[in-house]
Amino acid sequence: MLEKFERYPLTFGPTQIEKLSRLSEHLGGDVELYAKREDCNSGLAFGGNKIRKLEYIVPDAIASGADTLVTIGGVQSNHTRQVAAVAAKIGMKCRLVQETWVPFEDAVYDRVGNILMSRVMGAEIELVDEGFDIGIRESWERALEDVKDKGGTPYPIPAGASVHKYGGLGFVGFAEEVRVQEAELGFQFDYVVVCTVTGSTHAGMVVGFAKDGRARNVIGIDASCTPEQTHRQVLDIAQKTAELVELGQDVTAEDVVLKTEYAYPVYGVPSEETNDAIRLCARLEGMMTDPVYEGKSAQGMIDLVKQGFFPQGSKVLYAHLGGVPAINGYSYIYRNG
Ligand code: 5PA
Repeated sequence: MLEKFERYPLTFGPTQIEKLSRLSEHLGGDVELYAKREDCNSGLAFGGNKIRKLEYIVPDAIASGADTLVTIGGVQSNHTRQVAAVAAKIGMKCRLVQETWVPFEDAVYDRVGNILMSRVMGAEIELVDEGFDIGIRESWERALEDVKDKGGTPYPIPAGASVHKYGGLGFVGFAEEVRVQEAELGFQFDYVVVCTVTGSTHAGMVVGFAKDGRARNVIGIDASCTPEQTHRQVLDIAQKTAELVELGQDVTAEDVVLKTEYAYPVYGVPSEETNDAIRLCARLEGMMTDPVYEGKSAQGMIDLVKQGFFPQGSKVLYAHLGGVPAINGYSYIYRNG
């Protein structure tokens, strides 16, 4: 589906699929859980889901003649850290707008984890006191103008690289990669579980798995806590991406399955149940997840297994999208483990 698109390699190659045997057993053994380790996909500053997306965006950035990648996220954004790493790798400058998306006040929240790495990698960072919103932000548009005013040539990358025209392609590629791995494994996954916020990860998967009739087997776990907006954005990206890759079939609202009951209390703040899921995955599998994204999707997957949502014998693929560096910003919560 992606042959006609240029790809700039930034990942190690196909990501590993690992069986989560102890977690599956712990949850009763009726469902087999696996993880596809997008968190280990690249040597670029710990990698993660944005690297896969950026492989299809970087050729356009280079062709545009830009010298500065400009993007936006929260203070502990994984996306901005990955853009900073990619900018360093391809020899561009990086301008990051980091807004106060998360009402969380750990003493070193703005000094550790993702933002620390972005600073070390040389990104120019502007902290802006605005709340969470996955839409296009004025602060980001101002930053683009500012780069121009100072004689630079900016390349705009929206939040999560999602509403970029090529933002959905990387995770169409994820689905194609899973199909090849399924042929090697000798079985198909019945469900894919994915954390959803700005939407292009989920949207790309919907398009990629629609090809063999599995769009609705992609179970999005909302971590935005603004689920209507997120659902709308996933659908919009999926429809545009379907057209771009010439999928040859319509993507409808029902194809975007989004579970909305795990994002509480608010974006970026973990509930007790999120923390339980983080500890369970860590203690049974040595698999670290973060309190903003993957901890919530792990919580959702675990709860759905407990509820019997997945029929007995199902094989479920958890897309581990990265994000662990942010846990450093939440050190008080985990001071005793
Ligand atoms: C992010 C996003 P989408 O934004 O493509 O829906 O992906 C959700 C997601 N898991 C899931 C991890 C570890 C993520 O980092 N992160 C954003 C960021 O700024 O880091 C875009 C919000």
